[in-house]
Amino acid sequence: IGDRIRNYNMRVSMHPDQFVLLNSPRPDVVSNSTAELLYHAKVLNLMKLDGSAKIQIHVGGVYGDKKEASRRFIDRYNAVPEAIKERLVIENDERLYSLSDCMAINYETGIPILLDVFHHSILSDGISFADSLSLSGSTWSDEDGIPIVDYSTQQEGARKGRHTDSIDLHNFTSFLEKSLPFNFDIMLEIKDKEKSAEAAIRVARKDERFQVN
Ligand SMILES: [Mn+2]
Repeated sequence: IGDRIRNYNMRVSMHPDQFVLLNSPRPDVVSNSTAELLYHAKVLNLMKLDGSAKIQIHVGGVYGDKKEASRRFIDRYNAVPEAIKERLVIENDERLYSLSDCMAINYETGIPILLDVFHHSILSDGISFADSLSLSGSTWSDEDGIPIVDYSTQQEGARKGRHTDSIDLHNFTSFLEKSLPFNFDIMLEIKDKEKSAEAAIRVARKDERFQVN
């Protein structure tokens, strides 16, 4: 599958489950999380993918003190094996760790930030859409590849933050327009997966940033 992915110029990113919490106060949770991240790194290594294949996680819980919890994240990140560091990225969430919170962690660790545009629209700390792309994009090095951006929208009638079941093409079109001139790979976080991906590709083909092999 590694060759297939390289030939088709596909980008791979894995998202371990929500039980991966590097900043947990519980040592057993931290060691289990590290083992889980190492497993993900090994899978991507076995697929012979370069450093642009990422493992994305949220920063984690706040546990009553965000400053302290961020500090723990930084310390734990600094202590993980290099194989994890080469691939680990953090994404902003819609309740606890905004893009600016992630930027503070990036400042101390250099960890790339994957921008989740949907989460950012809910918890922005006043950072504009253009600035959110520019700031998060600046945290990716050449070895990391072009930035990855998570895209989705709100499922109507569901709790705030719930990803939509099916892509909103009107919103997606305006998202692409507004995101010029920034370049990034798009990860759709949409429940019906391939169905929405195919619809999104039809729209994205009209955008010169989108490359089709
Ligand atoms: Mn996301």
